[in-house]
Amino acid sequence: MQEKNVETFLLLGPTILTAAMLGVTGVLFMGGRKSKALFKRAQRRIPGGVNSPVRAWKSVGQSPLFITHGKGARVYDIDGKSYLDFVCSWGPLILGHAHAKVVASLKKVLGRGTTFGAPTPGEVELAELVCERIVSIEKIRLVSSGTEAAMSAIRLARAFTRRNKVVKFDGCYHGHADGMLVRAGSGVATLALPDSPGVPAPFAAETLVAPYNGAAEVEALFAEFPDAIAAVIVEPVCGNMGVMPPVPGFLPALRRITQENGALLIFDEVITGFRVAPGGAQGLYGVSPDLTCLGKILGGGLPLGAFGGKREIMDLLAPQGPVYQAGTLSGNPVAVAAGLVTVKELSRQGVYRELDEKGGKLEEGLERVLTERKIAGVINRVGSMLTLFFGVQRVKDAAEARACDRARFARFFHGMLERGIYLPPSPFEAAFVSLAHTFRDLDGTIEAFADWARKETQG
Ligand code: HOZ
Repeated sequence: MQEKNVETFLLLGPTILTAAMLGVTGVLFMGGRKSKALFKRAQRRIPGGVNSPVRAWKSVGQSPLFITHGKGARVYDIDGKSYLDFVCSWGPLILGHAHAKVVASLKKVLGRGTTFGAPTPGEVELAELVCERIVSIEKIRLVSSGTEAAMSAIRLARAFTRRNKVVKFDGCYHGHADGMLVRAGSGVATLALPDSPGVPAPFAAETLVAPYNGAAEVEALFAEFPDAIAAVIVEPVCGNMGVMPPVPGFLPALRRITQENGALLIFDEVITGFRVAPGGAQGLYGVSPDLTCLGKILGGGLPLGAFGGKREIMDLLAPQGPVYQAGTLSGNPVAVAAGLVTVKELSRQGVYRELDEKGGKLEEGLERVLTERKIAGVINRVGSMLTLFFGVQRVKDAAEARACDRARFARFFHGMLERGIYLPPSPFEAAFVSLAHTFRDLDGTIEAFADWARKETQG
């Protein structure tokens, strides 16, 4: 083999093998020439060629598109193709790409400097706004990512309760801090890793795992480890194993069990915060946690996270209390400006009804095609976040999600991409509808799905 061919094989070999393992045969949508070349170049200097694993498209057996820009509901790749975008940067872009008000606000603040490492007026305004919207949050600390938010909320819960163990749910993802990489969803599920090497066993041993929607299993863990569990952390709507809504009674049961056992309840609303309702999933389901983690929409497309909750817990944080947490770019004024515009924009009357109608239209359309074409599958949806699981009738926990038909998902992903629809490149992620998606866009998406499904069932 010539040197160039060897190199190509080394770079694309894993993709081809994954494709074969997934049963993705026939013509794959291989992306454009420039994306492929850039991915090759990226792999030389960036592990796996990406800065976050799921972006490598490993579970759909492909190499990713390189995106140059976005506007409204569309993204544009380096080869000049445009796609209707249902990834929306994995959730933050609820207003769509390059929203005029966000861009205008950013232009204004950028001229004044990008970071000061000092308090700024905007962060106070954002803190007040979040506390107003999400009533369980009495005090809030801004950080730079959802990972930091969850990691810090857990540290705080441990300090407050003086206990070490934390209960999480199989398939829920709370960022990549050591103790949370146990039966995690998102990219970890994509790579089929039960947990990550590099996490010391004693750290992982402090994490107890229950099935999502399994309140009885949580109760059993509290019986097995009395006075040892600091907190239960949960995505109130799971979005990192595909969308899994809480079954009725699950969240209230978690509230009761934690209260009865002197533990804290932490809602990881990094995805659901400002996505499913103005007050997050806790507002939608009427369950009030002790601590909440936020991110994604909060930063309006810039890196921003937060954790907040009851005053008496939050006041343990340094400098008021002894629990240490800090960050050079925490509460970054540029990210705060984007977040402020976004959260304010979401206060407009009827916004969540519109998001729900759009999500509902997409769900109905996809379901109609599934029925017409006799394709087995189920769509889980809460408002504007949804996942289509192929080959299963119901998905209420990670085990049921893992049983889905991944090979068909991969074909679906490529089929839709060929038709100009950009979906999350994994069966274990949520697709997001934004306010920038029009009903016409959704009609087009359903038509594309019908066309793919026709070809898929005709063999
Ligand atoms: N953890 C994110 C999805 N749930 C992935 C973020 C990214 O790869 O950009």
